[in-house]
Amino acid sequence: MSDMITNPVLPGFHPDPSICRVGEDYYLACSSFEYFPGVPIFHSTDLLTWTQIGNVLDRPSQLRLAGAASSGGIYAPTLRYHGGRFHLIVTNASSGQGNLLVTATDPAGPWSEPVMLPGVPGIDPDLAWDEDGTCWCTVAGVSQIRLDTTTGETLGEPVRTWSGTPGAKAPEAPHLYRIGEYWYLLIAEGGTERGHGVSIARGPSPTGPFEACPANPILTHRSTDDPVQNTGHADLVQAADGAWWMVLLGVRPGGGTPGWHVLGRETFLAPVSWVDGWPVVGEFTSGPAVAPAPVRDDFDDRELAPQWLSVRQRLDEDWTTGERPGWLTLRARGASLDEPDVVFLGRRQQHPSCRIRTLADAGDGDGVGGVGGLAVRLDERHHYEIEASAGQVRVLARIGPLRTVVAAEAVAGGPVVLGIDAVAHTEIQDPRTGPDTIVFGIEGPDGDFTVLAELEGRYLSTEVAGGFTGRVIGVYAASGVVRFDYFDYFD
Ligand code: 6LW
Repeated sequence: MSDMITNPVLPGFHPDPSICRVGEDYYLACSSFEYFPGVPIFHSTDLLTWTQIGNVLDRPSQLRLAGAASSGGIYAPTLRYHGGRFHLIVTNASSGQGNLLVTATDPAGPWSEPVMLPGVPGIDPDLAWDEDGTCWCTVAGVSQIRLDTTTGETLGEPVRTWSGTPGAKAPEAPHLYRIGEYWYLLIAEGGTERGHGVSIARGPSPTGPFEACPANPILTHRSTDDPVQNTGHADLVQAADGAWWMVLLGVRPGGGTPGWHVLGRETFLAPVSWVDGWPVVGEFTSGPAVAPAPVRDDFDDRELAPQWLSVRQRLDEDWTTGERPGWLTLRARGASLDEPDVVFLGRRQQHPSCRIRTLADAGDGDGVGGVGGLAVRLDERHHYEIEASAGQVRVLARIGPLRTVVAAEAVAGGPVVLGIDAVAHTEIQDPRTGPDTIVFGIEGPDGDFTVLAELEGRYLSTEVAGGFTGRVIGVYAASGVVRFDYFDYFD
């Protein structure tokens, strides 16, 4: 099946995948950092097509992101099914929450209130149970501690286990499995950048002693010209038919040199075979790029679909689809896109090229005039936007400390169709060519598109902005009330 995999199976900012199977059903969860709700969770029956069924941390009592910087917050979950319940352990790297554990009988939710784990050190916690029912929690570094999953109490002190290839940096993302006669400890090493890789060791018990696989790293794309780079942070799953698979993160850098990735770290699927008791990762990067499926959100439902993300919090007073039925109403809190508290609702950019349209009403007709529009956000210091206010549309750019108005155009009052096109560069004629161009404009009633500005995409890439996330595209209100009739994402 490997030549049929259309990778990435979860395009866009979906890093640190963790997977488990129950019968014929697979579930997968990812990191979410400063975005609320946290930890998107997906379902599949074929490992190729994934549907988001919810978000694990979807209420403030589970997820505190106050004060979380961009690329802070929620790191690297592990999802497991044990004793009739789904367990998800994860780190909140900000707000003092630390490691926490939630459980559910239905992975679509509701998930429990968090059990706090003050005795679990570090990041990237894993869960594994031995034959006696003892739960072993392994964390980056790599060390291990026994855990009572009901109370959150740890038993004993953390013990260093196997820490990967001597000299390799950042041994992290550990997952411990009982497979056949061995316990296997899978880790990522080399850092989550171009040097990333996956290594494994095995031993007779959950605590080792562990012997490194002679073929380590069992997966890396470092110093290759593979279009998928930074491959690492993996998890293993056995399919119902007995075959083995790995989910992992990778990026697709675009442009010339050194390459810029703009969609964040994405989830890939790779086939795994076993030779002499060691896993061997097969080819997985073939396959055509996935074209964006047309998606319109009409904002007809009271609730927002699970893919919508807010920055750090989603207050009831910030948004409603009830005030003007069929429209999303956003009410600014006085914070602009330059601040971490902006009223913004976005979805991941999942395709190198895509088109976004929204009908925005900045409301000069009904006395609630506002300022807001459509934004591409990497973080609060790196974003471009096209925004409407009474009688005017402007394009703005924020790149690090620089903030500028790129274009301004007078428009008639009333709703206006704002558009953003991301156009990936496929021909690289110059080593300095960036990954894409982002085009901003207004669409007229007959579908004609008036371009107001074209901006370089590299400044909204992870290589420029830093951190762990990817682009999120969405609507925002910077002042007053702004309403949106629909949000289209298509090719
Ligand atoms: C995560 C670490 C990593 O905790 O990046 O790629 C960190 N791997 O394991 C943030 O996603």
